Order: sequence, then structure tokens, then C-alpha cells
Amino acid sequence: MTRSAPLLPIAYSDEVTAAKERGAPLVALESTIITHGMPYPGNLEMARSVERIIREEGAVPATIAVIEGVLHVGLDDAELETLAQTAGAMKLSRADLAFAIAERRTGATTVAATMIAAARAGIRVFATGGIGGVHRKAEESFDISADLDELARTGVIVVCAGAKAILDIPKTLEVLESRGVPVVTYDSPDFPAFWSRESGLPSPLMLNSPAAIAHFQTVREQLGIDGGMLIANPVPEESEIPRREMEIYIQRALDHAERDEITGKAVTPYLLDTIFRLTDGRSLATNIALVENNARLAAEIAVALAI
Ligand code: PSU
Ligand code: MN
Repeated sequence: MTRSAPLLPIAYSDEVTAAKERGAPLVALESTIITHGMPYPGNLEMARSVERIIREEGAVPATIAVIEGVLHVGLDDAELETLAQTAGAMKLSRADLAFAIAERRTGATTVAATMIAAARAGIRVFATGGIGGVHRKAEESFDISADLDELARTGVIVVCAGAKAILDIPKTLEVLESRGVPVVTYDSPDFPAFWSRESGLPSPLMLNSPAAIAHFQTVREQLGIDGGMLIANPVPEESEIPRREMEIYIQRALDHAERDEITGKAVTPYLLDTIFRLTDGRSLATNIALVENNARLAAEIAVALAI
């Protein structure tokens, strides 16, 4: 008797299965933003609305998460609702995505883990809010998100609203450049800073249409260049919180984090939560608006890639 290796426990939603069969454009979505990035019920509203926007644009959403040891690519509404209320979900990156599956745990995927799952499922475009990056004072803490290395190695286009201004944005851009990750701002010369349309830094590259982004990716593939690319899509003007104002809240949140000795995986969720409270929820409204904006662009890119 020959023993074959057991298959990876992976579950595609009906909608994703049908999309794969007919070759329809797909957009992956992460779940850490749901479990660790926003409070309930705003997180559920956001998760539902980004899926709706992707469908309106003619693509199919695939929210990715690990539920009781099964890697889900595409969640139905009941699963989305349960996840949005799961307090103890793990926050999974490259280091522990397989651990959660092996140990039959439930966990949400970060940008890095979502890219791994998307690539495995043949999904080429992924929408999120902001990527992880090089934290301020990283020269002391060594806190650099695994998202950056994942962008360098895994061939998925990640649409974000820039790097969160809680990070050290110049250092984050330096690391992306050293690792050979193209950073393309959509329709703006300024690299955006998540809640704000500007970071004070110019963007390395700029493109003005989903078709141009798809074409750039095609040429990268023709050259045999693997790895991902980052599309930075500035938050719509009517939803932005200007940089100078944000800086006050960010500084306060960083002081709180230092006082409470927050380290490791807990840093990003802690800072986001503190900023939500300091801005009386205004940062949450901005966060939802920018993710919706990114979902729309990601769907347009996925459609353009499929042409
Ligand atoms: N952007 C958001 N909210 C989030 C995150 C990003 O608007 O919750 C999450 C993403 O999942 C990202 C992660 O991959 O934070 C980065 O965490 P870390 O800095 O620990 O690598
Ligand atoms: Mn970190």
C-alpha cells in the first residue's frame, strides 16, 4: 500500500469555486483587519461592504482566514459574522500560518499570510488597508513586519493606502526598495500615509489606470521577475485626516504603547485601537473608507489582468 501525503485542509467558498471554474477575476482580502484592526460591529460592516464593492466591479471577493484548522479562501456571510465576533483569534503571519492549521486553531491572516494563501489559490490581487512596515525606533526594537519580506517573495499585487503613519515611512520605503518591491502610487505623486493622502515623501513610481498597472505586472512576468508589488492608493479627500493632525494622536498612542510595554504582534493592534479612541472613532471611519477605496481599485486591476 502506498501512502500519499494528506492534502492541505483548504476550503473554497461556493462563490470562489464558481469563479475559479469560469476564470473570473478574484480579489483576496485579509482578516486580521477584521479581528485585530477594528472593533465590532464596524469590522463586520467593513468586511461586508468591501465584498459588495468587489462584486459591483465585476470581480469575486475571497476573504482568507483559518477556521478550526482549515484554510478558508472565501467566507460565507455566517462565517464572516462569526469571525468578526471571535475574540481569541490568532494573528497569523508567515511564521505561524501552518502552525494554526496543524494545531486546528482559528486565526486571522495578516498581509503576509494572506499573500501566501492567495498565491496558493491562484489569486493575483489583494486589497487591504495598510501594510505592516518598519516601526519607529526599529533600530532598537528590530520590529520590522514580515509583510515586507513577503512582498519581496510572493507574486501578488497588494493594494493598500500606503504605510500607516505609526510606522517609520522612510525606513519602510528603503526596505521595500532594497528588496526589489515596486511601490506604485495610484494617480498621485505623493506616497500616502493611510489616514492622510500625503506622507511628505514622493512615491517611487506612479501609474494612473488599472490597465497600466496590469500591463506593468505583465512586463514583470515577461522578464521573469517574481515577487509582489505594492500599489498605494491615497484615501479619498473627503475622508482623510490631515497628517499634522494625525501626528498628534500617533505620538500619544506611541507614548501609551511604551508606557504599557507593548511588544511584538500586539503593537499594531494596540496602536490602532488607541488611535480609534483618541479620535473618537473618526480614524475608524477613515479606515473603512480607505479599505473600500482599495477594494474598488483591486477589483479593477483584477478585471484588467483578466482581459
Ligand atoms: N492595516 C489595517 N489594519 C490592520 C492591519 C493593517 O488597517 O489590522 C494588519 C495587517 O494584517 C498587517 C498587520 O499585515 O496589521 C501588520 O502587523 P505587524 O505590524 O505585526 O506585522
Ligand atoms: Mn511587528
